[in-house]
Amino acid sequence: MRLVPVSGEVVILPAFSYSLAKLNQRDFVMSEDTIFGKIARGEADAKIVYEDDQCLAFRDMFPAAPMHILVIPRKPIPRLCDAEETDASLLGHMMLVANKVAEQEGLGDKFRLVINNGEGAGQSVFHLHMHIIGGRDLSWPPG
Ligand code: TR5
Repeated sequence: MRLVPVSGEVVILPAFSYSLAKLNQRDFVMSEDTIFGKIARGEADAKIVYEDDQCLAFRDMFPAAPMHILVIPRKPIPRLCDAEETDASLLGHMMLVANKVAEQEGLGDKFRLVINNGEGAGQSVFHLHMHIIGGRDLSWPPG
């Protein structure tokens, strides 16, 4: 399929036109080269508290609570909505890892799991991650 750039902003496809900004955003979302991808590959530092062949957990750099840990899959899934049926056991495994980490951190049964999906929901790093938050009282709704 041929892309014909006609201006700095627009690319004409045979039947559709998209703004370059949109294409770039999608390329960015699909990128494997996020900071979390680098952490998963051992190319960037993090305070890792758990790892196995499918996922790892490390301390959030800007904690929102006394205990704030992120669980990420080694597989670079950008957002939860990009996960597929074949990722079902990986997603389940991440939740069980969250349980293990919460126990390891002495949180008992008082912790919260959060997944921000997409920019509009507050996702800032486009490598799927589950926040484990605890160590203080947690109000609801989270806002
Ligand atoms: O907003 P979302 O749900 O995408 O969460 C991203 C989380 O990643 C935030 O809570 C950030 O504080 C956290 N974060 C961002 C970086 C980072 C990190 N946690 C640990 N290590 C990090 N490094 C090395 N670099 C970051 N940019």
